[in-house]
Amino acid sequence: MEVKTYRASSLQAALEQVRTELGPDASVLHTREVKHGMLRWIAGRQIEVTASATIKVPSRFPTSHAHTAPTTTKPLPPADYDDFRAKYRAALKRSDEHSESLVEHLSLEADRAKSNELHQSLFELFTKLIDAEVSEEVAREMLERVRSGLSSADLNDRMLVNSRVSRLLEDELKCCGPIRVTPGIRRIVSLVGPTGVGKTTTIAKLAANFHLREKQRVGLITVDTYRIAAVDQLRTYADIIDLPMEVVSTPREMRTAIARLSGLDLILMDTAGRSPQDDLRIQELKAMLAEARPDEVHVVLSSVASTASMRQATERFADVGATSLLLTKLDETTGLGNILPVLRNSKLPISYITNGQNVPEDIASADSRKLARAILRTESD
Ligand SMILES: Nc1nc2c(ncn2[C@@H]2O[C@H](COP(=O)(O)OP(=O)(O)O)[C@@H](O)[C@H]2O)c(=O)[nH]1
Ligand SMILES: [Mg+2]
Repeated sequence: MEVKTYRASSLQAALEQVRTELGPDASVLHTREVKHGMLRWIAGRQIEVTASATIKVPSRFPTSHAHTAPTTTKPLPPADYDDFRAKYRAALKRSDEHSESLVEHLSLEADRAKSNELHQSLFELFTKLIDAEVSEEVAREMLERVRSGLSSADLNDRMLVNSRVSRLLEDELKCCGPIRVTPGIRRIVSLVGPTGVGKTTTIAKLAANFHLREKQRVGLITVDTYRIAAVDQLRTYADIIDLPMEVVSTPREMRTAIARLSGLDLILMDTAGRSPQDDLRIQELKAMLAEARPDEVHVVLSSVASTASMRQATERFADVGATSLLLTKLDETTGLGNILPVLRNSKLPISYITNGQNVPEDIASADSRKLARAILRTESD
């Protein structure tokens, strides 16, 4: 009988090692965070997963998974499992001398877990959340909130537990609805954010939708001056959609440009991507926006980015007067859970999501319910 230990900086990474080395059917026997020792000092946070390819603990891991073909092995959320875990740990200690009794012990515990729907319903949700890139910390906190708000009988009701978690997610995924354009009242909307996240493409999508579908009078301003190619990119769209476009490089030019476009219903303003670390460029952008006085400033974030880089970008661009977040590249992301800490931190609502490179169709007004369902991968999606 073989029991192996894996360590990594996150649970996901450790489980990946387990899957790679022991295969998709491996059983996770135990997980813990390493609190002491040399490795922790050198490598930072360490999660330890004890797993085996030979010991089978069938009921602990769901065998079917809607979106991942192999059986994934994930540890259990805490609280209810402490007792269960303590027994595993004790059993593992004895494993060298008493391999037979360990197998028996594990099977017995597994049967007990299987008969307990409470374990299963919360565990499945925990797995879903982790798979959707929700951090362990946030996933645990959410499940704990659901658990403490329901009676143990209610916790057996899978649908109810699911809808509670979904509602918690919806509360976190605040959305603000689309840009509200009133004919005759000029609205200025600016998109800001790091380079390459999809600002120009998104401006083109918005422009085409408001002009061609909603028949609004739309104009474009680009502040993208130090990358000539970027100006050309927006000009191409302006020509195709047949929209007036102004290029500005100073606050004074901004004033003139806005005056020229004054008869329109909607002015969409594209800006050069700024590295959140580049203070000078951020200050320039701030000066430019101070002149334009936009009604809305959407911080564009690629949903493929890490939580840390999204959070940094949001903090820096909040400084230029951000009013919402706009999430791009949902078609490329493995999960949307990474946005949750960014939303908590910034307290900004989500305006739009984009899910592909096609102009104008790959954009939608953000919807809390749909985003929550996307995270939980509810069947109908
Ligand atoms: N897959 C995917 N690609 C996108 C999406 N939005 C934009 N892109 C691509 O991302 C790249 C950078 O876009 P661009 O609009 O130039 O970014 P900007 O530098 O922020 O203006 C281009 O190749 C776009 O086609 C999206 O929703 N999904
Ligand atoms: Mg651009």
